[in-house]
Amino acid sequence: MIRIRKPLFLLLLLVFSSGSFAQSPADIQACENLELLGNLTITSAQIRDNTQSDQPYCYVRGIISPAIHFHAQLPLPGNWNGRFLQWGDGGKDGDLDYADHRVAEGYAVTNSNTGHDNGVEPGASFAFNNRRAEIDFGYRAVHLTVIAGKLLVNEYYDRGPDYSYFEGCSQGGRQGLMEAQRYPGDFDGIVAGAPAFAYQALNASGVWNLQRMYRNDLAGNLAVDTDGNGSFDSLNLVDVLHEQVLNKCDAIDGIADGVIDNPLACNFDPTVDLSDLMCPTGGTSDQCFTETQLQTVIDFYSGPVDDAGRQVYPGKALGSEPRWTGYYIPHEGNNMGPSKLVGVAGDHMNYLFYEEDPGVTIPDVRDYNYEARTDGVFPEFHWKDYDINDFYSGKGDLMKSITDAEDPDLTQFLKDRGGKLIVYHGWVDTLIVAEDTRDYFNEMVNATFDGSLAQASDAARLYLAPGMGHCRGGPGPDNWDKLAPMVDWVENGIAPDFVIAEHRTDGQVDNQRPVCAYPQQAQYIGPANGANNPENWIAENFQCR
Ligand SMILES: [Ca+2]
Ligand SMILES: [Ca+2]
Ligand SMILES: [Ca+2]
Ligand SMILES: [Ca+2]
Repeated sequence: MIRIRKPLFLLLLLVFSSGSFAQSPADIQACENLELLGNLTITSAQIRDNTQSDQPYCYVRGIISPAIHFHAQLPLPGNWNGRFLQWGDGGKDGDLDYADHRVAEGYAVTNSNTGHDNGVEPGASFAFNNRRAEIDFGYRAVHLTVIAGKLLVNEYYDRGPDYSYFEGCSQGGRQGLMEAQRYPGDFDGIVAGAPAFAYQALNASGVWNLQRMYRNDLAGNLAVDTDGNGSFDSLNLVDVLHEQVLNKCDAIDGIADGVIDNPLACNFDPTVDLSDLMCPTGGTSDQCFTETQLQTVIDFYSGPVDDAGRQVYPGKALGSEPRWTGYYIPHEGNNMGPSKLVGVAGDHMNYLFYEEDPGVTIPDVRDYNYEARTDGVFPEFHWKDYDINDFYSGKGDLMKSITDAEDPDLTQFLKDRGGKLIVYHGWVDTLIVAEDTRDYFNEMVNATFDGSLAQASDAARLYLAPGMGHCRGGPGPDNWDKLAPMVDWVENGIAPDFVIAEHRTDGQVDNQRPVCAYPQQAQYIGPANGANNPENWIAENFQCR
């Protein structure tokens, strides 16, 4: 009997929509009726405008016990493309993220605050002595939001979604891999960009990197105080280093374009390749490296290793040097507060690494010489006191089991369910290192497909984007629709052997080429001797090989 509602509903839509697709009274009622839904706590449901379209949509908010707040952006029934999309989060999250552009395309979209409110508990502080919040953040909130979202879709459109997708980058990339590993039934396709899947290792590495930069009262800092007034005013050494790296590595891929297609193919050795640029003993300037600064460079490329020689995380990729500036280097321009410190890593070890939280953050994480107060009800813990030997000590194992998505066996998702996985990662990402993602992908192929990349390619693809930064940006082509190739693959069987990526300067495309599914790379096949001419940097002039 319910089916009778459909033609009646369409009739109402035609009568009341007066030529446009604006909402009808029936649309408004259907949306508001979601507030009455049983088995789910809905706090509001109303029609709302979309910033990316002239089509309003049904906006729903709800709560999942005890502290997960979520929302759903549901296109009006006439605009729905039949697909469900869980939109990934970023950083430590703690708020509701909108995907208006995907709603404009017809997707029914959900997102949550992952179980905490960053307005009340900023950074990682939500995890202070709070296992519940850690588990919600680790994996529970996304899964339950998906269940709630599908329930809402089913109620609002009178049927379930034809296809379900996940799209996210960074924290969202971690969530995508976590879903593939823990909840293989949730999605038909998962797009995981720059995944923070080795969540504890990459944060341990971030703190360790900062410790290198700040050591010996900032002697290792790559920013230089040129006039001795106590302010680190020059970043010239980063430019000098980058130039040396490009001189050695850029043209190995056949094109001198400032982008190193495969950083692992270059054997830049700071000790050798910077030997002509070392300062005379005792001298410092922004034209030469001191021994301590050279050691910082070496450490950044080699990554953290504990006293037993165990690698915690890979080092930074060759070519990524300009991006160290914002994340890791304290200087005048960032008020001595690099974003890795004042952002995601400065309080990570206080609240999210140890099974037992060691202490609250110090008053100002930029204060390197501050000695943490160890007495009182709430003792402090300083990030400079984090010991990289704690990484494999077992003290972080419980949190690793909650936050890390490192299980390489995706049999349930990729084989049993027939799901598809796309992973992408920019080579000059210094927040999360692409090499680690490549290693995971290879482990996944081994554990799930007996090491056969050919078999794996029916279900999973990895794109390592040359010159792309963290999720976007950088000197290389970084811009493409991350979701469309997945939809084409799942619904039309068109496997994405490559994506066409573009780089823009002031809105103009000045570099375009395919980013190829690993392990292939884009090779120039354009006009002879024209590889270094930017006019030839268009997709047609490249082939994946
Ligand atoms: Ca969120
Ligand atoms: Ca100065
Ligand atoms: Ca190049
Ligand atoms: Ca904690």
